[in-house]
Amino acid sequence: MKNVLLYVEGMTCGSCVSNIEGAVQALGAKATVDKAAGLVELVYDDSKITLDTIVETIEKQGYDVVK
Ligand SMILES: [Cu+2]
Repeated sequence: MKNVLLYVEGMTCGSCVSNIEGAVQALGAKATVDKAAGLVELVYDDSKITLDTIVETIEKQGYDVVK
């Protein structure tokens, strides 16, 4: 399992949190959002999913992942 912290911009409310957590969960990974800090903690199996896929999914929800 991989554990990655991402800085994500644009998370302002509770539905942002559930959008991101839900979208990442749908991929089979786990996201825990700390919106005050602008952080998303990811836990995922890197033999099944790539970080790029997760980042893309978060960006498709309308948020900016800081690279
Ligand atoms: Cu929101």
